[in-house]
Amino acid sequence: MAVTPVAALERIASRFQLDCVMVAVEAHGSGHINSSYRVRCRSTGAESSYLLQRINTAVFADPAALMENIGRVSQHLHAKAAGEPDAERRVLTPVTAREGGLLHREADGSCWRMYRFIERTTTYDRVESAEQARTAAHAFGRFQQQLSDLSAPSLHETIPHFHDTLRRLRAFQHAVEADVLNRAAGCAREIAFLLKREPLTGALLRAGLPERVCHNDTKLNNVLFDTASGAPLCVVDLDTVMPGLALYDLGDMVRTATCPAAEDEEDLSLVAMQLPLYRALLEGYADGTGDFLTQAEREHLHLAGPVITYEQALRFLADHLQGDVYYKTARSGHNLHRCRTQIRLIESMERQGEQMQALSAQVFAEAHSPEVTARC
Ligand code: GN1
Ligand code: MG
Repeated sequence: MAVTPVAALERIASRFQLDCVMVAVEAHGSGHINSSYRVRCRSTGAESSYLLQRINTAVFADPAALMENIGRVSQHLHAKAAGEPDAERRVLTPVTAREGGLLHREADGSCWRMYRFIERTTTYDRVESAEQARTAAHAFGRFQQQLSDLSAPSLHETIPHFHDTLRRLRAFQHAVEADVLNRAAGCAREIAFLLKREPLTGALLRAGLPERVCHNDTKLNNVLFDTASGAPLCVVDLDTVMPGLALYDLGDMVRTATCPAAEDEEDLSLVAMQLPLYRALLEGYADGTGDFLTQAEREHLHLAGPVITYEQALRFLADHLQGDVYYKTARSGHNLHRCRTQIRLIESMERQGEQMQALSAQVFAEAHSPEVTARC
């Protein structure tokens, strides 16, 4: 997406129903897909902000359907948070456009939305402690649980087949065959590694797991932590909230919150799945979901991390081969580096597969034993 000049951003921000005077607009956040800006405002001496986002319409083909989902989901979550301390900061609040609705379309076709900015929060691109893994997983687990009674109709599929790992593999194979930029020779080892793991594509898809309303993008940095208390406050990035498998969400948490290295770390010696973080994450997830997961889901917990990390590796390498057309990149080879990190993480999970399976069973058995349930 082309860079939008500040004057245009200010004009676009004014197309939403702001309740204060705009004083500055600045770039915000580290998402790979949309472009985000903080709009600083002042009204009678007090400062407040909004978050303006340009929706990437190459990724989200139907932004109106996307915003309809977000309107329904945020309303549902606000109703659940009502009465909790700091309720307004616990759920994203979309702002209505002047022409009505939650979406503003510019004459050039670009699509924009706005949220109230949630002040005094921190996000983490890398996990720093077991407590962070535990509390983030609790927040995402609770998010799934709170959306389990969202009324019909089902949410729109904002990106069809988003976590269909087999389709992701087929798309990757096409990218390898087409090799439009002659990059395949430079990553032959990575290609071979991924092709060899085709069996992972069926591990969750063929397990007969129930469809649920899921977040589908549960990276650690999609949780806002309250800066003062350090506790998770709000789950953000609602673009892919739609039907899916609960374990896709667990898988992306394992991918991003059990390894302290960044997603694009080039020093692969730093990349490893750490069992103490995995344990903490499972404990938080078990607690957040309560008694909501079925026996079949509990039996497949240990596969969530490897499957989603594999899927992500396929996606990064496919984008590298296609010329970096999907994810934003900051350096040459960025998607290849991201893929290598995922591969190293898969190797680490494969080495610790038995321990992951045993821990998953143990943590969920402990969380739901009659003794623990009685204490709750
Ligand atoms: C994208 O929007 P962002 O940066 O939170 C992507 C996710 C990937 C992630 C990898 C809509 O998430 O699926 O897991 O990058 N979102 C979309 O970092 O494709
Ligand atoms: Mg996203």
